[in-house]
Amino acid sequence: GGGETRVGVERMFGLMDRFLKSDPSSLQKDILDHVEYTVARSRFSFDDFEAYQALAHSVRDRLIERWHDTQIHFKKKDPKRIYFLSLEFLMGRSLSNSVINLGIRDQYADALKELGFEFEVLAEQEGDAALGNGGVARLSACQMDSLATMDYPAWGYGLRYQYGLFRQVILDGYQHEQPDYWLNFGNPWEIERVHVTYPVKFYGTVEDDNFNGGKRKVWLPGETVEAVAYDNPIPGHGTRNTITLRLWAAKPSDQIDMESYNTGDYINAVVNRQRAETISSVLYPDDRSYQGKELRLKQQYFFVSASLQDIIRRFKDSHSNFDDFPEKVALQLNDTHPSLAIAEVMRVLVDEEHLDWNRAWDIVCKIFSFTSHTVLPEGLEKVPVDLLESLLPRHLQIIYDINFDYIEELKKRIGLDYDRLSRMSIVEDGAIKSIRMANLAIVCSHTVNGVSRVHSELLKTRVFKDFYELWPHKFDYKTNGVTQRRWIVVSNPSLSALISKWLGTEAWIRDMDLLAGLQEQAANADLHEEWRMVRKVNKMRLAEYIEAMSGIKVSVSAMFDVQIKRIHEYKRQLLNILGIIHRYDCIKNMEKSDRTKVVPRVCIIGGKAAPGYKIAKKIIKLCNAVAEKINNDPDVGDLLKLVFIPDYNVSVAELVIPGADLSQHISTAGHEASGTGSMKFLMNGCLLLATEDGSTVEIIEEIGKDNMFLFGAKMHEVPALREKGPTLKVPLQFARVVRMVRDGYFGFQDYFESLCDKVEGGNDFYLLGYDFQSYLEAQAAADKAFVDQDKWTRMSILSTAGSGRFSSDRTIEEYAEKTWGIEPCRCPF
Ligand code: GFP
Ligand code: GFP
Repeated sequence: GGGETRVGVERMFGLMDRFLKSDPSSLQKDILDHVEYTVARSRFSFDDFEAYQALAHSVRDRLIERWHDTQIHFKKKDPKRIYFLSLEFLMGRSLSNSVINLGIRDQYADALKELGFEFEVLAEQEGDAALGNGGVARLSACQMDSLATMDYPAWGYGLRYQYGLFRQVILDGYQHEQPDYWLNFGNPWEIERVHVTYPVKFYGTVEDDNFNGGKRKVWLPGETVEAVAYDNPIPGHGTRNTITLRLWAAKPSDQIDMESYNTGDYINAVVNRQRAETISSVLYPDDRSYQGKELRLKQQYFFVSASLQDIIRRFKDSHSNFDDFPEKVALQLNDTHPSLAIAEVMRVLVDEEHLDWNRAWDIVCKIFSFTSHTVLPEGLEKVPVDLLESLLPRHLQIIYDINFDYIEELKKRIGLDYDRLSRMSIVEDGAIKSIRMANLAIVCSHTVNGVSRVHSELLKTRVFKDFYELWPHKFDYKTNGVTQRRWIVVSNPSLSALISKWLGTEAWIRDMDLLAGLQEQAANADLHEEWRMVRKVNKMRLAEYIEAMSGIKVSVSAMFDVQIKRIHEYKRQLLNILGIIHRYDCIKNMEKSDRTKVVPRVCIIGGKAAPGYKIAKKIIKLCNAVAEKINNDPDVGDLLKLVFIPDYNVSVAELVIPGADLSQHISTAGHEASGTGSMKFLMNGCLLLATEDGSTVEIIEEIGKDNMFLFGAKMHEVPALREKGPTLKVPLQFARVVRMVRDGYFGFQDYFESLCDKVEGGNDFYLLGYDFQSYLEAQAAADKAFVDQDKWTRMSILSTAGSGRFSSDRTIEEYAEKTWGIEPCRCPF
């Protein structure tokens, strides 16, 4: 840029001693300086929150230093870059993760101690960045950590929502949603880049380019909004590499608005401009059935357009034409949400960069890859043509043109099979003519990935069958993984220390396959003792949280049985609750003398229901109504407790997962694309009670059926079972527990009626009734195993030992090698 002075890169790296120091007294000085100059409090008087802010800024300085060096290094080497486009990133907290990845956690803890603060206490001051709903969004966050750790030249691009996912408040057992204005107290983990801005255009008309004719057009937009970059540095572990998560915020454009200028309506002009900011103001809660909302489409295009302007600008900084574009740029579409990027690249190349249409199309076909995260057809987006036409008229034309060429090609391949042609078309004719975003993504991507092996099979044989038959080579899968940095090292420090001690190395933090080394020690009595001690401490931590939050006292000798995830019928929290009712009913009807044989349980359920998803909200209410009854029944006491943890989020998960003995992943087979929560529990030594769905099938291969509690209909059996409708046999116990709910045993009889109707009388789409018997048997097997503490501990160790494959490092390496064609680019020093 103009007027910039650039110190030579070589000279910069020569000045090693410019790096900030990390000995305790340097850290203390930094923290106190930030108290005084950044937080603007007196260094003689500041509270925990202010100390956290100063601490965060001190860490941020160190992040920025590495981040700059990494970006300069990438610029110098000009490797092929991966751009990860995602509408959601669920980052959670950043402090602990950052200091651990930078390798300076202990130094900070020591420095703080002398100042009279506890690192853990300050870490609790941080709020969650909840810019996402569930699995898809947290996966993006895990993958960013792996991309940084493995030195890949990667950028994440997304939206900086002012309101993250709603806060869940439980009142009288019902879910209420409260806005999460997470930026209230500032966000030290982002850097506002006031000079990195791009105009994003909407509405307007399209005209022919008179000089050039053909396919090149001129778009005269009706509205322009400014995208401002906010950079979130993402540090790798054991490397200096620190990559960029660039999130865009919408700001009014400073172009002169002639209309209001002329009418002199100043106040209205201001209000109109402010409206621009609403584009990035709220995250849409996921209700899994896509609605054609204009604002949502605006969000998608806004982030896609700004990101591509940035990506193309960066490419052009060091390339004079587009010949090398596919060798330098890989674009990953995380789910269908960023699919407009395809039309946008065509538009920029053809209309603005003046490439020939065929040349541009050739480039597009080489740069995009697409990952689907769902098997539910209602999860596939369809954008009404009317909406697209008014908001993005040029993009609609481009999509039509792509579709025309593609359908002509298709006719040559498959003949005039009009049913199939219409199924495969990007444009859906019907009551509401729409664009099928998944079809657009599949047609224009070189690879279509699933998120587990069975998910990929379902994509090939059901969801995208027609496409698979046409282009079998495009279809592949990369089984999901999660980062062990956050999910063991940050959230379970005592287990982390124990693993390092027994393996004699910390190398597993970057190479999780090494956990397999624990297998040979799985029967070692000393390890057993230490393992149980770690687990007990984590359970105590969780028990304290439960008591503080709900007033319920739970016994740590009970089995902690956890199900935490978004509330959805297919994930079957209702099956869990009905199982708990059955357990309660059994205890109540038992001879007093038999009660000594009951294995005490603390059942823990947490998760948010999409605000518009009525049945899911009833499931939450039922859970709380059942909990009310059981927890206040002195007759049952410690034998059974049920706790609903409100406002489930990343930091709650970090607390709950290490304290769980048993966790449930009980979706109806064929519905969970992968599942990633299961992996977090597994690596923390929690046993799984699960159906053979999604990635669980691959978990079984790693740790063996004997080390888990499996149940339920198999995926291939499900369609035939559904066909049976009301004639499908369900066990008597199932009818009995549903009857209890229907009869008002837990109150709110009328309110729960429609919930009960959903699982009876041939309406039981998710097969709760059919699976109930085998579910209870799996639960009984878990009870039996828990009594034999040696056996349980052994299974627990083998769970951790067998979890190596489920690191996101493995997933990312597969993507890098097989899909993106990128290589590590490690920053020196
Ligand atoms: C360049 C520089 C970085 C700088 C960014 C943002 O990176 O040092 O931080 O611009 O101003 F190399 P690119 O965005 O061009 O990759
Ligand atoms: C979705 C799928 C999960 C999958 C994740 C990540 O998560 O099976 O593990 O994406 O690929 F449903 P949710 O957003 O539905 O939780």
